[in-house]
Amino acid sequence: MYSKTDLNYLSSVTETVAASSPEVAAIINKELERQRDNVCLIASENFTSAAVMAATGSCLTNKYSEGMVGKRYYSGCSVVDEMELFCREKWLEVFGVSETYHVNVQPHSGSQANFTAYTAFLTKGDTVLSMSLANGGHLTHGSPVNNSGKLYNFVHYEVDEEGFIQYDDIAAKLREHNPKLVVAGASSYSRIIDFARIRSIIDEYTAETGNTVFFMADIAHIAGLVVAGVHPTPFGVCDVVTLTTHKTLRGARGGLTFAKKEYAKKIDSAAFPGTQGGPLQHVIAGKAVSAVECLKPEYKTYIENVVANCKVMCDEFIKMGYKVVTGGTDNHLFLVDLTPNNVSGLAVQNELERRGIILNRNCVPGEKRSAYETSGIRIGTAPETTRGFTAEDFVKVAHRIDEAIKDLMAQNN
Ligand code: DSN
Repeated sequence: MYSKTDLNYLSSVTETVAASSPEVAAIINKELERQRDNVCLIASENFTSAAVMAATGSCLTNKYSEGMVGKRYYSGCSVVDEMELFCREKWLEVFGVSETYHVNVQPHSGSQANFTAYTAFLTKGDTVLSMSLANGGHLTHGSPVNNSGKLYNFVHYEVDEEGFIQYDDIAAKLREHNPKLVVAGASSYSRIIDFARIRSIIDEYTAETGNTVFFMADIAHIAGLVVAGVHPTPFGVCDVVTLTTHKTLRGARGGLTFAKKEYAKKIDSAAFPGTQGGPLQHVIAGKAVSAVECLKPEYKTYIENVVANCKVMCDEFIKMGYKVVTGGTDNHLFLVDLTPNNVSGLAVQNELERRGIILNRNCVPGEKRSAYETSGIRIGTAPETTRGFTAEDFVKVAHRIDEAIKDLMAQNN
């Protein structure tokens, strides 16, 4: 998993920590072993380079820098200004949008990035059209238990019985609800999201009604695929694009908010003072290293392998007779609907953890069980592709998962 230099770095970290707290060092070591000894199929996780971890653990953690580059509320910010500016420039370069978009690199997470966008474009009570959590959207896309759902009037477009986005429903719901913002993006959707098609649906509606609708893409999951050109880009068609840097982008844990240049000020003041205080400059350093890594040609190869491995593993489940939501995958993840197997996602997740395979349970379209129990599992290939798994390795793991499910089914009978 890690090179010798990386391992030296990781052990120096625990030695340093142990000098202050042997207890914390021991827990970190335990987690390192857990990561080493288990297969990780969590679609939203990855293994960052030691360089990203080192930058994130650097002395930049000591600096307060509320405000934006060149306009801080503390002195001594010239060096972090340089870092934040470098980070911004690199991320714009990664997506090839230096001329057309602005990026704010301060959001602490994807959720925070989404709230910067909402704060910039909405006022309390405004209507937003998005994909529901149950259908594959994210908690911050208007779930009633999240502040997004409490502050704004979220309405949702549907997926069909197989789980595909119903673009016609977006057109219909625009006319029914007149939202101020449309959100495209998901946490557990295995198919291409046609941003250009949604753009033309919105444009048609705007031409018809004269209503202004902002368009936001949350590409937290598929950002790496967009960078590698294996998923259509939302840049150019969306007003605002949010993402996390730690999933397929394989970087430091955090969020980014991109917006068309004309909205730069709106986004910046939505991040600070709108939704956050001091930015985490050590994480911004980690994000900057991640951007530099994404610009390397081997990153594109990595993402192509992630997608190829995902297709192979998904096909293996189909061959074994499993019901895969939408009948396949176009990206780094797929969902297995366990309804026909009469076992819950929770039971399978727990049984697999006992067997050293880490993944998470997930709701499926038309879910009958609770969101805690669920009828599905979500499988992603990004983390283990980083660790060098081949298509054959993923096929072997698919069979291990099948054995676990069969054992659970036998216990139920
Ligand atoms: N919780 C993340 C995921 O697993 O998809 C999204 O934030």
